[in-house]
Amino acid sequence: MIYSTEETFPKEKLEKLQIKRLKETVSRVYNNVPFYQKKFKELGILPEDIKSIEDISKLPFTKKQDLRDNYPFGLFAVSQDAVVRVHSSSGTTGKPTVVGYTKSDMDMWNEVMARVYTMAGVTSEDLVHNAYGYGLFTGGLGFHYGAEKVGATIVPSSGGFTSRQLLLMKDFKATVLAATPSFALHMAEKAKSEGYDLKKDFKLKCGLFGAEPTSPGLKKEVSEVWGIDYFEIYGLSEIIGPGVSSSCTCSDELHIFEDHFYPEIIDPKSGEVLPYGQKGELVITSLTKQALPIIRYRTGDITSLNPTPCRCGRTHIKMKSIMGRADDMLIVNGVNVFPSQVEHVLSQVSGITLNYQIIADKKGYLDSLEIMVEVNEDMPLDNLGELEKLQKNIQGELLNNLYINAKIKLVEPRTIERSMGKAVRVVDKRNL
Ligand code: DLL
Repeated sequence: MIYSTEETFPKEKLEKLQIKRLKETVSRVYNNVPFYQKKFKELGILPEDIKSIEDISKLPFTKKQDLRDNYPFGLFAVSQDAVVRVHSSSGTTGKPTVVGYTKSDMDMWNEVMARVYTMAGVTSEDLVHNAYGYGLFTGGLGFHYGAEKVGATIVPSSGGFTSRQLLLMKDFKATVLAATPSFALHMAEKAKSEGYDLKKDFKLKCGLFGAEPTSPGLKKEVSEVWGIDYFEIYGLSEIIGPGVSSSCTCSDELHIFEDHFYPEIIDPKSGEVLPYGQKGELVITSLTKQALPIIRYRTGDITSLNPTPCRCGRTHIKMKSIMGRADDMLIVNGVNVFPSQVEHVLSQVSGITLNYQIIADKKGYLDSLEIMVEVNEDMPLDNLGELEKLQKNIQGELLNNLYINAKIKLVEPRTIERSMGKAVRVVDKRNL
């Protein structure tokens, strides 16, 4: 089943809709967002200059930093009385990335999420166990309202409390699991250790997975251990949340909901637009958003686009699973972590230096994060009580400011390896 007719629009009809919506979006940002008006003026362009879809390449890029610089609501194109929801991602002290939604944005988000569920064959007969985190993260609520829209029963379980989640999943006879892939594997491991028979005790038929980069091997493992079909969902809060694209039953590639999100692939270094099939950074322009319309947003995610028609009947372009990042962002159990943010937090703590290393690894199926930090010369390493206090302090600051749970390892000055004089800031041992 296909949820919306727009998903099957012939190319020409889709392009007409896209250009109409692009023109509206460009006028909206020019007239309502001083940041964009200034950028357009600097480039010498007016909204009237956008006549065809190709003209999009004349428009300026938007970066995550632009959202931070305009914190909290500076890029909103509507006044606050029209905003019905905000979400936010982690950030340095006081500077997270904030996104907002009007009523019509919520309708659009719920609609694209309903498309996602329908793509996976989920109907009103299903019971969805939603283990994405509820709160400022868009995962929980995004999956929640989409499920309600297709009439499925949603269990708003959120993250953590694995044993209780397993019990509910079994007793409620959940047929769909929505979770990060790493949490799904962690659940499987826990279920086995508690004596469940994964295929007999649970009634799952499919899972909706996303929010973090996942290797083909890990996807296969999730699918096999639970005995379910694996559907992949991609999205980011700046564009909407989950629901920018999603895989169908015919392919592992993800259909981008092009009537709402216009994709381009660029060379991350030069900014030049690359042809279909070539790997580069995904850039997305929102076509219908009201509260936070966004022009040529640099997602930082590396992928390529495939325009060939899909057997499922959807005409929307497909993207490959994310292959990596154009920047140094790490995703740890679904939480985005920028080394620069960790550094900022460390810089606020006394007793340590800024010689540190972030080590991402796997503990069972979950990601683990260790931060090794060199202490100050005058820090007595034999005073265990003092060191423990310092460790707890750093741990608390990272949790409060960035929502990350890291183990802190304090080491003597000059312990951390330097490579060609440069500090090695990130060691990712997860082997993706
Ligand atoms: O992670 C939204 C989401 C929630 C998507 C639940 C899917 C499921 P953010 O917290 O803003 O939003 O993080 C966005 O996560 O730029 C990617 O780097 C990464 N990401 C999201 N989905 C995938 C995926 C949500 N399927 C950032 N594969 C994005 C790889 C993904 N990376």
